[in-house]
Amino acid sequence: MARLSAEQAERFRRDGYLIVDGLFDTESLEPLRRRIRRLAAPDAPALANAKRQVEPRVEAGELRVAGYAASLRKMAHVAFEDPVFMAHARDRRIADIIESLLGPDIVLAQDQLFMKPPRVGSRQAFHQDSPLGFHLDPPDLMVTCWCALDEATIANGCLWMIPGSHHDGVTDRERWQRYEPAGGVEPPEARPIELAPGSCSFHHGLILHASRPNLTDRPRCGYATHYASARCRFRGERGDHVTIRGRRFPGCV
Ligand SMILES: O=C(O)CCC(=O)C(=O)O
Repeated sequence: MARLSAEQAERFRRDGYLIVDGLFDTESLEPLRRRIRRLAAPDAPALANAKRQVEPRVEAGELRVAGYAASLRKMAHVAFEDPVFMAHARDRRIADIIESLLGPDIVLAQDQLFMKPPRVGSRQAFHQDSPLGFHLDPPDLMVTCWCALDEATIANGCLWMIPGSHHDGVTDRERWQRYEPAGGVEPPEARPIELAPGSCSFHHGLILHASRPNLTDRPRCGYATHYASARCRFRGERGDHVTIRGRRFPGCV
């Protein structure tokens, strides 16, 4: 098992995120890329519960784009219905790292494919993941793996993290808003997470993070798989949780 080193695990605990370069080689991501092209096609097969979200300016008729794929902001809940996405979510290279951070009992709680199309992909404002519909108790036993399918740079809208912000626990939206950039520039403590294709960043469920619009002609697609400890209680009404490793517990996710 490719566990994190003690130094990497300590860095994650301190900063709330960790970059793992080259976790996947680009060739091994090809089945996922092919599947994304298929699911982003206008005649894509219907997925009963996956949610597709169109870019807001396209939706509002403010922007015209060439083709359906160029209009897609994100697709969520795909792995739960698609075997290629689920194979990625279950990949042992990711699961080994998640196990180092959350312990041996892990579920997949959600997944989101962030398309961020060239020139169209919009800003994702600062937020914490866990309070946004995960209903986990405690809320902090959650980690996201964000896998770069394209090169993610400052110009095409990579993630930005506020190091250490997870230590403040769940915070309200007014606080999230205070980090929103004046004049399009993040506060000085924010760190850009530039990644080569196949590299991944792992982030804590309570870290504040955001991404800029894609101002380039290059795509910036990233696939986020959200994991929780199987020991978390589930405070929502209905949740799909899939065992990734280890045991499940009564009354828990
Ligand atoms: O990819 C993005 O632009 C946003 C990703 C994000 O917010 C997440 O992975 O939690």
